[in-house]
Amino acid sequence: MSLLFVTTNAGKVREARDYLDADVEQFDYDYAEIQSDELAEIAARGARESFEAAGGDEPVIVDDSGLFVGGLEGFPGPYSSYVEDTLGIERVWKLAEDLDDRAAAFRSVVAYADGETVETFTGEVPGRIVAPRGTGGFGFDPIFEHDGETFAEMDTAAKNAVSHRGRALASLADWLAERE
Ligand code: ITT
Ligand code: NA
Repeated sequence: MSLLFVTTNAGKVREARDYLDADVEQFDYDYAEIQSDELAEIAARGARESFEAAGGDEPVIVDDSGLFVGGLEGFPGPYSSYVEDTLGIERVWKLAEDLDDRAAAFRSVVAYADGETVETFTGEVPGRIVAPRGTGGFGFDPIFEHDGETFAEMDTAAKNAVSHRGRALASLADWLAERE
């Protein structure tokens, strides 16, 4: 099957291609992200809107994700993209550096829309904020450590095997397989 991944972020598409047994094409479109604390609501609305914007004849997926730092009350959370663009990951590290507890989590909601149904799939991975290490991945990967390695130190397959996005994509893949 083929899927259009509606996103401005090529890193997300690379991971989905590596993971899914489907032909994944990027549709580089910035869907309206509603102001909400709920990633699932943002993603579901985005998928519905994007399906129409993409022409309405191919199933689409969107991914809304974020980094949640426990000691910063979940910041930057749903605002992760804005915070990456404005503060940058080095300053997020600086904010976390003096915390007693640097536990964090990445969360991702992948939403699928095909004109008939909208389904959401979630994934989460625990980790902690560290000084930047590694050159792979994208976004906050250099400051997110899981099992002794930052996501930027892992290759795509290793990251997918444990990541928030990998877990959400696994649920999507199961659901798609059941439907066939
Ligand atoms: P689209 O909305 O166009 O898909 P985006 O990058 O703006 O692209 P989000 O709105 O979902 O995506 O924002 C997610 C933010 O969290 C953004 O700053 C990403 O770089 C970051 N992020 C998401 N998943 C990540 C991952 O696996 N590793 C590192 N950073 C990640
Ligand atoms: Na975005």
